[in-house]
Amino acid sequence: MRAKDFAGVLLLAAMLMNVSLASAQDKKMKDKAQSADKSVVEVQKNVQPVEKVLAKSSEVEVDPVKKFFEDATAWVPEKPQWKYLKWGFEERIRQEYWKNWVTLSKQTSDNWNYFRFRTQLWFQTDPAEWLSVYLRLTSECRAFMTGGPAVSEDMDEIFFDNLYFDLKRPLDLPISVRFGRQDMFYGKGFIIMDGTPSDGSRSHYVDAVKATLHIDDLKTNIDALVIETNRTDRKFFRFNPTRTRTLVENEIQSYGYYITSKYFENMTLEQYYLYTDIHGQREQTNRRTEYKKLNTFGGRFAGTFWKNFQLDTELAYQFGQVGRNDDEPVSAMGTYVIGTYNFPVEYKPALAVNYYYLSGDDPKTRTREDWDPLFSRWPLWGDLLIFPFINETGIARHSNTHKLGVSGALSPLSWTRVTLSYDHLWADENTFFGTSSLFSTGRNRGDLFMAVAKFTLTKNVSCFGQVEQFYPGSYYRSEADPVFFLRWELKITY
Ligand SMILES: [Ca+2]
Ligand SMILES: [Ca+2]
Repeated sequence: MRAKDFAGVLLLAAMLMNVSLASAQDKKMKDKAQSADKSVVEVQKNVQPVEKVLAKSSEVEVDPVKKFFEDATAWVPEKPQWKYLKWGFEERIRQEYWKNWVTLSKQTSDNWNYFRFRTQLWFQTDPAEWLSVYLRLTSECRAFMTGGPAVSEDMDEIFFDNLYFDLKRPLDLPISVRFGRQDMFYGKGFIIMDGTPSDGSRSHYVDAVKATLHIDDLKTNIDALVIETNRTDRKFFRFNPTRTRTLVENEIQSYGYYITSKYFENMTLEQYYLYTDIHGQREQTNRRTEYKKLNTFGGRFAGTFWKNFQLDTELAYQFGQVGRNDDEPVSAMGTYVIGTYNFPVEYKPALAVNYYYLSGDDPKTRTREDWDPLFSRWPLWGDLLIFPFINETGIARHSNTHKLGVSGALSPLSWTRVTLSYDHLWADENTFFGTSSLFSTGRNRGDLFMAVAKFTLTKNVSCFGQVEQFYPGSYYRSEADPVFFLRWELKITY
């Protein structure tokens, strides 16, 4: 069966199962960020009447599948926790299949089919109320059945994924400091989400100092930030080290602040500024080698209105200087608007519309108008769309795009959530026409269809299935073939 047909069958099956849609971005962020977006949690609180209805109905009739899994894992003992040492474990098993994902051509052999096993073990100790230390060790190995890198990743390294100290309001001062290797995540992950884009979701860390001033009367936190990312993991000892692993193409340093305020009820206001440079080195992308001194100034608003309508919007402007000779002025912009309506009825249906704009470089002007996604190079719009950017400036380097999307979600059973979504994408500028046979003269990047079904089987076990199909448009050469992605995941957390 051709991948296109296969995708069609899967999509149809998903719909027949009456599985639904939910904003896939929301789902992924919750998966990937340990520190989930608090505003999302707040929004969920507001939908409590529905949850109560569902809780009541599930009390009456327990779903047999859910009951089977709960009974099957009833022997698992409660996790022992001690006063001075907390710990946890997570095993994530995924199988992924990619077709035509880089070249957009079925004539070439860029089809991958492989398993990935990510193992995490974490410890936290709190020697005092105001002090804690967190350590997480991670390893991810991949077993390829088709395609894959030349170097085997079967037995991969164990690395320090997180290692930080937390000073929490010492001496009752309104100040907290997190120092060390840490996952950092703000808002929708539009600016800061993954410091290690080249390894995908294997890790997300940055090496950073985050000093927070708590203004409790205004329910506001001001974070002062110093962030560094390295090309390779050379700061820490690794077990069975992999010498070839690249985490990000360049050594990046950023300084700035991020203000988060919950002063107004049911609203989150954020405002930030980051200065970014690369140690006076020239930045390597897949297209350019250049200096970069970049300022990013922006803000976000997220709120809930009329109980069930959520609005989330962000706008950022970039200015500074880039270029091979460090002499090209920057003027770039990134923004999005997402509106979500959660229907207050059984099965929790939700409908969302989103629009994104990331400016692209007009090759005819000396000013550089291309948006730089900074530390937000992750599957912002689904997994397939991180790859077309390899042919432009780098993996998941989202830029030069308008995106209009709709998605719908439904929970046919209280422990499931199904999301279907459709996105149409345009290029802002035709920057790369003529630089490669992949590109053509149009602006239509293409159409993306996506379905995700998520199942929470027990408090320790969850799984999901995900299918994506992308149809390239006139921005790419006319013979470009559809791109297909399939993934399932089983996650065990203890
Ligand atoms: Ca990463
Ligand atoms: Ca330009």
